[in-house]
Order: sequence, then structure tokens, then C-alpha cells
Amino acid sequence: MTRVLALAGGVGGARLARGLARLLAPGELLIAVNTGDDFRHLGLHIAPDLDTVTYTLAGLEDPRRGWGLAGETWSVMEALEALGGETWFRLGDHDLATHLERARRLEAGETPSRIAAALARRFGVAHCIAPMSDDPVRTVVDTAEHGRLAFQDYFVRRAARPRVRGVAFEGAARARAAPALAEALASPALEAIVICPSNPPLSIAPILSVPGVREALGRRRAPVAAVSPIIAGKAVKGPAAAVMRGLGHEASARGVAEYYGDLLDGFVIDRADAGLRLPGKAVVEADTIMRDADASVRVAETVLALARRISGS
Ligand code: FO1
Repeated sequence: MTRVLALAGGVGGARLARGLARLLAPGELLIAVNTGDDFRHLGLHIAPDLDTVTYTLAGLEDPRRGWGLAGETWSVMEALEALGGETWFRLGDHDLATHLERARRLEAGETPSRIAAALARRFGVAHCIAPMSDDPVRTVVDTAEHGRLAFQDYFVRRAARPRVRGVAFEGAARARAAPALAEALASPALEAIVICPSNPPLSIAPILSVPGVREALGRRRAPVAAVSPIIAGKAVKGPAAAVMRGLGHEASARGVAEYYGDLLDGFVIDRADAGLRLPGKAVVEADTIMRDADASVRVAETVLALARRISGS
């Protein structure tokens, strides 16, 4: 029975999930992952956030990039470049095996949930990693310079440089929460919901856009605790600060808490933001940069302790 549900996307999400997985038994934790960044590329279905979480929990991620595999080689990309193919989205040789295997399983009719579970098992990950939905939801970014862009076109091809003035999640209205997520949200055993330090509008909002998810959080019995992805006005990684500003939110820990609003019971902020007071919410200060697995465990301990304190157990 899931005791802790973590909502995760991108590198920050994967790093906190790694800490939670060290503290909780496989059956106790569900990591529900953003799939709004998924896209079709070179004839394959790429699920970057699911793979980032899987590789990080397996201890196989490239620590510098945060995505892809450590010790990766790039022969296919080099050969593709020589052919004049598309190489703006870098798929390493070993990472490509993941995408080929996902393609084979999709072709055979397996659901994204089953494939995520099977791949995690193959990578030696015992914890449950599930997509937010088995239905397609695609993040589209509305930019000042180029209008609407598919997520990876904005994020990787244009290096997240265009100014973001809107975000939409195509397909969300028709999507259903993946079975594991729906079950966790309804579970009486659920003790905490953790919003990982992922980009709020780009990585967490797609999960909340799946019908029923935000509503279930609104009716929650278990506390929702988040870790801020913004420290002293700057994103730990990626464009979270610029995107928050572009959408009219303050690019700060306070801005993140306000963005989640009533969904949030507790908030872990970095010591660099010490002194932040949020009416009606429990705030804890900690060192929140997760450079290695030990740091991930410390942040995970902090957020779980905060959730326990909120529920008074
Ligand atoms: N991010 C990049 O900045 N450049 C890339 O070429 C790139 C390739 C890539 C391949 C597989 C994968 O799983 C992730 C990859 N990412 C790359 C990361 C990814 O685009 C983003 O981190 C997420 O979509 C945002 O959370």
C-alpha cells in the first residue's frame, strides 16, 4: 500500500525521488512522473522524465547533465549527423536501447505504465515509477518570439531561451490518471504527498492537469509537502525562475508556495531563503541542493518529517 506519493519531473524530481527511495520500502512509495515532455522523435517515443527518474534511482544517471546515462557514447548521433539527420536532441547509444525497447513494447500493445514498470525492473529499480497518465498529454509552451512551441522544441532545440507567456497541456482534458496514481490518491494508507523540487508550471502542473488529480489533492487526508526548486530567486537547474516570471508569478520560494496555493500544507525551503513566513503553512529550512545521494536522503528525511509533523503523528 502506497504510504508516500511523490509527484516528480526532471532532474530535481529525480533527485528527491532517489532520497525517498532510500528511506521507504518499494511498496510504500509511488513516484508519479510528468509525461507532458514526452514526444515522438526519430520514429521513437521518448519519455525523458520517466527515464531520468529511472536512471537516477538505478544510480546510472550522468551526474553532470542530470539526464541520460553516465559513461554514454554517441556513435549513433555522430553517424546520424554525417547523414544530415536530426541531432538537436541528443540520444546516447545506450539510452537509445531504452527508447527502442519502449517502442517494441508500445507496438506490442503494452501500456506506458506497464512499460515504465518493466524498464525500472530491468534497471534494478524495485520502487514503483509510474507515468501520470497512460493517455497522451503534451506540454505546449506559448512564447513571445515564436508563438506556440512543442515542449522539447522550446526546452532543448531553443535552449529554453524564448520568453514563456503561457503553458497548455494538450490532451489533458481527455486523460485519465494512470492506474497506480489513481489508486494511490484513493488509498486510505496514504500518509504524505510530496511535490518534488521540479519546475512548477512545466513539470508539476502537467500532473495536476490530469482530471481528478488536483481534485483528489484538494480532498486530501494526507498532507501535501513540497520542496522549493527555487533558491534565493534562482532555479537550481533549468528555466523555472524565468518561466515563473513569464507567467506572472514571483520567481522565489514564496512565488512557488503561492503558485501551489491551497494545495500546499508544508514547504521545505533552502537556508538561503531563511525567514520566509507563509500563513497557514508549515515552513522548514534545510540545505536543499542534492548533489549526491546522501544529500537526497537528507532532503527526503526533512520533507517526510515535515509531513509527519503536519499530520501530528
Ligand atoms: N536535455 C537537453 O538539454 N538536451 C538534450 O539533448 C537532451 C536529450 C535527452 C535525451 C533523453 C532524455 O531522457 C532526456 C534528454 N534531455 C535533454 C533532458 C530533457 O529534455 C529534459 O530534462 C526534460 O524533458 C525536462 O524535464
